[in-house]
Amino acid sequence: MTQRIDKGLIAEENAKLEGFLKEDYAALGAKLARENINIDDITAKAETFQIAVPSWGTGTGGTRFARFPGEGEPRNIWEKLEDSAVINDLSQCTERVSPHFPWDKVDDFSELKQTSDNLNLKWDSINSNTFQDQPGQEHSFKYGSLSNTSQASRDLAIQHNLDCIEYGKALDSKTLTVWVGDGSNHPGQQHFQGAFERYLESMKKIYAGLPSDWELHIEHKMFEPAFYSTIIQDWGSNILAAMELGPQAKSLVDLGHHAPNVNIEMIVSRLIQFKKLGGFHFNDSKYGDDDLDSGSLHPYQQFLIFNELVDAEYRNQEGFGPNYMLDQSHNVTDPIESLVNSAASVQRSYVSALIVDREKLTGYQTENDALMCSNTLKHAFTTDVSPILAMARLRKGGAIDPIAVYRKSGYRAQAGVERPNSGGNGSGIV
Ligand code: PSV
Ligand code: MN
Repeated sequence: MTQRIDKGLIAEENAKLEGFLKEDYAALGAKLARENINIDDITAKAETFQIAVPSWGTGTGGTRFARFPGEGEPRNIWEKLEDSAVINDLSQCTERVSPHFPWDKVDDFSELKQTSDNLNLKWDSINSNTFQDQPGQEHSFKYGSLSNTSQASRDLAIQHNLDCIEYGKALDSKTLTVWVGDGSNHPGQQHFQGAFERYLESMKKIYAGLPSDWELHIEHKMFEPAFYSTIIQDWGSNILAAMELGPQAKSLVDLGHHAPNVNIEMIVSRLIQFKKLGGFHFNDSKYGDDDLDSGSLHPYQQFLIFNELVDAEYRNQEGFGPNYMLDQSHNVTDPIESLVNSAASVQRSYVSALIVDREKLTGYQTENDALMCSNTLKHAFTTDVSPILAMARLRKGGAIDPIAVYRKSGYRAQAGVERPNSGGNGSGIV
């Protein structure tokens, strides 16, 4: 097994930076104290922040055109777990891994659970895959899965989701996330209502198999692989389906699954209000479902989403407790580095939202002082909370500068030696 990041190396590198960090932390602490914010309270909250890593994100991603495999990329779920453990060693905020089946299917799930326990990792939401056919599959998903006009294909898709619940039970997961590629490519190809009825009928059978302490998360997506219509194309169809199914069904928001410029933070607010916010797939995009690194292009949008989330947290909004997860495709970077960076980027949005002066904001909103409302949010957003993030990592045994420690560790080069012939170079979505 590839050697993980040595704790001694983390300590050694932290020792070089700790003095400077303490200075920066004290300076930020003094600034926040003037605003009646205790920095240690914020750091304690930052320490509780967790975001799951997608198992598929540890491999190099690709496009419809090509995939350029990275050095020593993981070849199976066991190696994906090793890389996930490295990400958590460094960041200390990614103790959960979200698997995708059948990509991560194993013969012995108790062995997989034992391995994750040994690595101090837990399992997040189970993702089912009915957007491609598996070798030898009897009934195709070419024309859809849960909404297919063929009962046999629908039954197969339902059964796969029920199987996923069983795998999840063995891994002590509590959530099933269902995203389907069902839809149409030509106007008139599909009867919209008929297809949605078939989808709901199938989902009801999956919902019936859900243990009482589980949630079923529905992920909407505007386009791709179907380019004219998609069965759960937006949060409207999503919440309708979730309401139709029952209280354990909630909506999942993948940031890349909306039209450009859509006000995602308002969608988040609506879902919170109606107890239907299940979770997130964080990523960033310029054009569509680009799956770029979280916060790399629109950090303010990510902050505004967290402004809604923290607002709900402070109001103790009933039924609130979404799952946070990354869902990115790393085509040109080392996936471990991108995932470490992205987890910290989302954590930064959370911390920045924590320091918004909510009392002042409410006052300005009541007075309709639009400029000061905006300035109140901008003030929190432009305050550099980096020392809080670094201190949270240090206090939990992570790295002050995770990327530098990772590069110094030589982990990737060693993985390259231990994992020869990783992946082909065909095209690939993930
Ligand atoms: C679909 O684009 C998606 O966002 C879903 O979450 C899938 O499970 C994942 O990407 C697969 O790459
Ligand atoms: Mn997603």
